[in-house]
Amino acid sequence: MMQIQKIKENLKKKLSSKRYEHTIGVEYTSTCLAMRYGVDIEKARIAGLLHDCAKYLSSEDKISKCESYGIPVSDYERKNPELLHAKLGACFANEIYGVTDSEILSAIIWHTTGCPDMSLLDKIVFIADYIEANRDKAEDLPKVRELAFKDIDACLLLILEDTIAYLARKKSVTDPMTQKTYDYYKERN
Ligand code: DGI
Ligand code: FE
Ligand code: FE
Ligand code: FE
Repeated sequence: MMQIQKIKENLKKKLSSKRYEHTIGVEYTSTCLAMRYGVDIEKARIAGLLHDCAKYLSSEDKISKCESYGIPVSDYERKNPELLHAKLGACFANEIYGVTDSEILSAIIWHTTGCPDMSLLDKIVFIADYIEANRDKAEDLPKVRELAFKDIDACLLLILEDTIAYLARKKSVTDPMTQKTYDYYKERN
């Protein structure tokens, strides 16, 4: 795998400065949550750093890159190509940054929609993406941040709830995977 310093240099070149700052925020926050929940901090760090590594591509490039990697693109994703940065990010993490660890790749793949029965590392990156210190737009952030370190599943459910409500306000449809994730954790909380 590429060295952390080298990964950072690469990301700094590829991403906007705002996206890069967010990336460092997710690196730090994932690491803190990993400490809290007894997860491998190195894995949390790498997953946090690389989660948005494909975000800089245009929508058209996201779709065509997925096609060239053989990643299936659903109708929903074709209408909302932004979502593809998660799956593409895992491909880039593997091909460009040399990450082979399946737990890290999984956390990158599911960081936007979540998925039912997530691993602790998946949950950590999903949550860190939402709460890192540069984030300020979402509602309930102080409560979500507090919950992240107290009750990870309650935190996850609150983020999913807020995301679905936000999408409804924007009149966007919720991706079937986001809905499935919500239903799964709603039943179990
Ligand atoms: O890449 P980031 O901006 O750091 O964060 P992200 O990958 O979690 O993406 C956040 C955006 O994705 C946010 O605007 C909400 C949106 N999102 C999450 N679930 C869905 C969704 N957008 C659509 N269209 N459908 C979803 O189910
Ligand atoms: Fe993202
Ligand atoms: Fe997210
Ligand atoms: Fe992100």
